[in-house]
Amino acid sequence: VGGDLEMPVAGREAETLFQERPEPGNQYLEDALLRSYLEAHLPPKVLEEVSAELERFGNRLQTKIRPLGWECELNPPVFRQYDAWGQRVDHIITSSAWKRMKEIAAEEGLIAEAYERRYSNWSRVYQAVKLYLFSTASGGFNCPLAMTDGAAKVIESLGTPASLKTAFDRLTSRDPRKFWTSGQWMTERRGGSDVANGTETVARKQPDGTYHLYGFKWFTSAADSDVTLTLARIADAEGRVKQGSSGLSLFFLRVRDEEEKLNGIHVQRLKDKLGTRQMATAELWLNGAKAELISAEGRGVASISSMLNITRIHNVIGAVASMRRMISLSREYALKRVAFGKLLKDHPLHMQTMARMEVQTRGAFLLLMEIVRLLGLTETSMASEQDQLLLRLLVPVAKLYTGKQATAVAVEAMESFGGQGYMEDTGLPVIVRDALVLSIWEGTTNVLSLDVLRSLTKSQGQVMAVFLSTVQEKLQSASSRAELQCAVQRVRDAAGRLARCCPGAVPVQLAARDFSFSLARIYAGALLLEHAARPGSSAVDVSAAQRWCRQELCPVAAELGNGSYGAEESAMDSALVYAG
Ligand code: UCC
Ligand code: FAD
Repeated sequence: VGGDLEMPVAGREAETLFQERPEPGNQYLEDALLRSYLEAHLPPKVLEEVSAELERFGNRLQTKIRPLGWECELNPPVFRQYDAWGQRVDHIITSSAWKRMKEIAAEEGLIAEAYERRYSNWSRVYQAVKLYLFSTASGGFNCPLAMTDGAAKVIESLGTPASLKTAFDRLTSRDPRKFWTSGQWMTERRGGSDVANGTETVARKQPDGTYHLYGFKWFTSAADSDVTLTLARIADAEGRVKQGSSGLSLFFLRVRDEEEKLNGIHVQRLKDKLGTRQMATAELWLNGAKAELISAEGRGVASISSMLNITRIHNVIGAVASMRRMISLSREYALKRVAFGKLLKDHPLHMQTMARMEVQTRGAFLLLMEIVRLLGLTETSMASEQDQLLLRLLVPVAKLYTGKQATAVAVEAMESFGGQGYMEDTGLPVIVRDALVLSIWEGTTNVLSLDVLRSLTKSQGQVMAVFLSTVQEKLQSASSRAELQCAVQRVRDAAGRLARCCPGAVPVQLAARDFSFSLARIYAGALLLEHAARPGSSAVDVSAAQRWCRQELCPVAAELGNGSYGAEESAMDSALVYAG
C-alpha cells in the first residue's frame, strides 16, 4: 500500500488494467452437460471418434476461430453503391475474417456432416454440437450457415433434382473453394410474419422455362451469399397473380453470375441493425432476377417450411450457445473479481443468481438435443410416426422458448460483470445484442405460438397424445429415484393440467403463448429428470432437475383458471393498452 501511495498521480491514471480478464478454456472440455449428454446417448464407437474431434475443434475455436470472430465484429460489412467513375456496382464488402469463416465452415464440415450421415442418425446431433460450439465464436457466420443448411434440406426433400445437384453439392461441400452459402428471402415490406399477404414479388415465365422475378425484399440476411431461396407469385399470360398463401411459389436463384455480377438485383442499402452487425442484411430490389421454380405452383409456403424448421433449429442452437458462453465467462469472472473483501464466487447470493441461469441453460440444452436427436431419426428413416409428430411440435416450441431464455440469461449474465458487462470492448454487449434478435427473426414468439396450434390442428390432436405419452415415458426411469420423486410428481401434475386445458382439441388463440411455454417447461422438465435418472448422474444433474420443476410448469392452466382467455379479459387487454 505504501508503494502505491508514493506513486505519482499521473502514473496511477495511466495505469489501466486492474482486473484479470475471464478466460474460459476449451469449450468442449468445460461443458459438463454436453459431455454427459453425449456419453449417455452416443454409441461407444461414435462417442470415441466425435469426442476426440470435438476436443480438437474446441482448441481451434479457442486459439484461432474466436479471434477471427472478433475481427468480424470490428470490421462489419460495408456497402459501396458506385465506383469511382460513377458506375453502379452495389458491392457488399466483407472482411477477410468473414471470408475466412466461410472456409472454416467448409473445412469443419459444419453443413456437410448432416448430409454425409457418417454417424447415421447421430450425425445431426454431432453437427448441432459443432455448431453450438462454433456459434458465439463465429462472428455471425452462424446465420448464413443456418440458411445454407435450410436450403440444402429443401433441395434434399425435393429429391435433389438434376438442376439443383450442383447447388446441393456446393452447399454441403467440405471444400472451401466450392462451398456456397444460401440466403432466405421471405420478408417484404408489408409483412414478415404474414408472408401470405405480405409478398408482392411477381415471377414472369421466360421462354426457356426459367422465371424473372420483380419485387422488393425488405430483409435479406447474409446478402453476400451465393444463392438463395425466395417466394414469388407467378403471373399468368395476362399478368395477373393469385393472392394469399396458395398464390406463392418457391424459387431458387444465384445471387451473382460467374463474373460476380448481380443477377438482376439492386442493393438499396444495408440495414442499420442493433446487433448481428458482423453480417450484412440488405434491402434488395429484384429487377428481373433469373430464377428457377422449385416447388409446385402455389406450394411455396409448404415447401419453404422445411427450410424454416431447420433455421429455427439453428436459432435454438444460437440461443443455447449464447447462454452457455455468457455463463462460462461469468463463472470465470467470479473466480477473479473481488467485492466486499472476497471473490464473487464466495458470495452465496451471486452464486444463486448464476445457478438459476445454469438451470435455464440446462433445460434449453436438453430441448435442443432432443429435437436434433429426433431430426436425425427422421433423416435416416428411423423415426416412428410419433417421433415425426413430436419433432414438428417441438421445433417451434423450442425456438420460441429458448429465444426468450437467451435474452433473459444474456442480460442477467451481463449484470454479473457489473459495469464491465456494459463495456463494448469486453465483447459482452455483442452477445447480448445478438441474442435479442433470436425471438424476432425466424418467426416471433407469438407467430410461433400460433404455429404450435397449427401443428395441433393438422394432426387432429394426435400430437398432444404423443407429447403426453412421451413425457410419461421419460419420467419412468426417474420415478424410482427417491430424490427425484417430488419433481416427477410436479411434471405429472402439470401434464395432467395441460391435458385438461384442451381435451382433444386446440386451445383458443389467446392461450397460444402460455400453452407453448407450458409445453416447453413440461418437456424440458421431463428431459432434465431423464438425464438426472441415468446411471452415473451427478448431484448437480439431480439438483438442476429439481430446481427446474419447482417453477410454474403449466402457466396456461393457471391463466385459464384466472379466466384470462375470455372475451371480457381480451377486451380489457386492449382497454389497458390504450387507456389514456
Ligand atoms: O428471418 C429470417 C432469416 C433470419 C436469418 C437467419 C437466422 C437463422 C438463425 C441463426 C442462428 C443464430 S427468414 C424469415 C423467417 N420468416 C418466418 O419465419 C415467417 C414467420 N411466419 C410464419 O411462420 C407463418 O406462420 C407462415 C408464413 C408460415 C404462415 O403462412 P400461411 O401460408 O398463412 O400458413 P398456412 O396456410 O397455414 O400454411 C401453408 C402450408 C400448410 O400446409 P398444407 O397446405 O399442406 O396444409 C402448413 O401446414 O405450410 C404448412 N406449414 C408448415 N409445415 C406452415 N408452417 C409450417 C411449418 N413450420 N412446418 C411444416
Ligand atoms: P410483424 O409481422 O409486423 O410483427 C409485429 C408484431 O406483431 C410482433 O410482435 C409479432 O409477434 C406480432 N404479431 C404479428 N402477427 C400476429 C398474430 N397473428 N398474432 C399475434 N401477434 C402477432 N427475413 C427474411 O425473410 N430473410 C432474412 O434474411 C431476414 N433477416 C433478418 C435479419 C434481422 C436482423 C431481422 C431483425 C429480421 C430479419 N428478417 C428476415 C425479417 C424477420 O423474419 C421478420 O422481421 C420477422 O419474421 C417479423 O416480421 P415483421 O417484421 O413483419 O413483424
